[in-house]
Amino acid sequence: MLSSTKRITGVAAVALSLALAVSGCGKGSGDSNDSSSSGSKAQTITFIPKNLGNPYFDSSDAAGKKAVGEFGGTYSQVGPQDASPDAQAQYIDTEAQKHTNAIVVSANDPKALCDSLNQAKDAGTKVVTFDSDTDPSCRDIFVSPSNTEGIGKTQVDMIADQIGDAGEVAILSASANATNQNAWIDVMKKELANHPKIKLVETVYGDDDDQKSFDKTAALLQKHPNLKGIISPTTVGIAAAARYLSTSSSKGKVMLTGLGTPNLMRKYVKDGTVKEFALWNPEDLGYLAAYAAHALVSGDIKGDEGDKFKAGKLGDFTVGADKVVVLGDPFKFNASNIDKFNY
Ligand code: RAM
Repeated sequence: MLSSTKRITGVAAVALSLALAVSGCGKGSGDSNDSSSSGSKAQTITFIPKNLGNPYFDSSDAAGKKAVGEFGGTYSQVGPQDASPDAQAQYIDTEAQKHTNAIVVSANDPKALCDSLNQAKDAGTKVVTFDSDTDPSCRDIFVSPSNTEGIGKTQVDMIADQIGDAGEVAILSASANATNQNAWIDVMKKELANHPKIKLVETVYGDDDDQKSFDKTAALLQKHPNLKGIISPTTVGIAAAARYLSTSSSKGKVMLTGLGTPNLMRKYVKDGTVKEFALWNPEDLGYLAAYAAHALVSGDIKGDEGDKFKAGKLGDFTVGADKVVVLGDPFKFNASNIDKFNY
């Protein structure tokens, strides 16, 4: 079905159909539902995204809600407006006090949430990190979108391809402590050593805030007049950078790639601002994370390496080393395929 899309190489192979999984759920921000089946006590599962109002988490958490409905649980979503760990910790504390059965959280910092998460675990709450991990000791399972090396290398491959493997590049990231972006940036830096004519001149942080990311893009272009490319490993950052570039004199001259959602990036691919970028299906990620939480709360798995569980329509998954479950392979999106995706 997706033969025209290119797969990221080196990514753990999990056979998944990542495309076209439109959930049909509404926006998830701050909402809750009770899909409890009559009889047995419904499992309470609370999603805590990095920040509310981020379309990526609107998609992932809406699909999480759908999954929770499938197994008759009670879904909630709470989270901060800004992508900050302190605010997330307060929400975690509240869920622990309520004895929520499982928290599904995308961490704004690898360590800052640990006290709260460990207290929640001690009180009997299962902890699933998804999208962005904490230190492994602070959670029961991490549901990772893909393989960190593959995600980092793919972004370097794309920018190298787009700028003729030479010139100045910059990174526009999310928040400075985000576990996932920092892990990908580490890989990118190592990978750039294989591209001696590309120079990384600066890494800046837009905090997964649209306006801040837009302003950081403008500042980068002003500060580095010879800039040839920007890598933005965040759906908020890449969309804001594309919006800036699309009406600037740098359109088509400064290349932009990274991780974006097809729905946010479609118009910038069509107007020639962006050639190619990548992502996984955030809906599948949230859906899988909900089922991982369900398997933990049900006692079907402990989160140990080798544990197996069923994730609804996505099929069977096995917990890997460091208690990590990998969704699968992301895709590269470009003008030839972007209309096939709706998330
Ligand atoms: C943003 C968030 C999220 C990341 C995506 C690619 O929406 O930072 O954590 O996985 O971008």
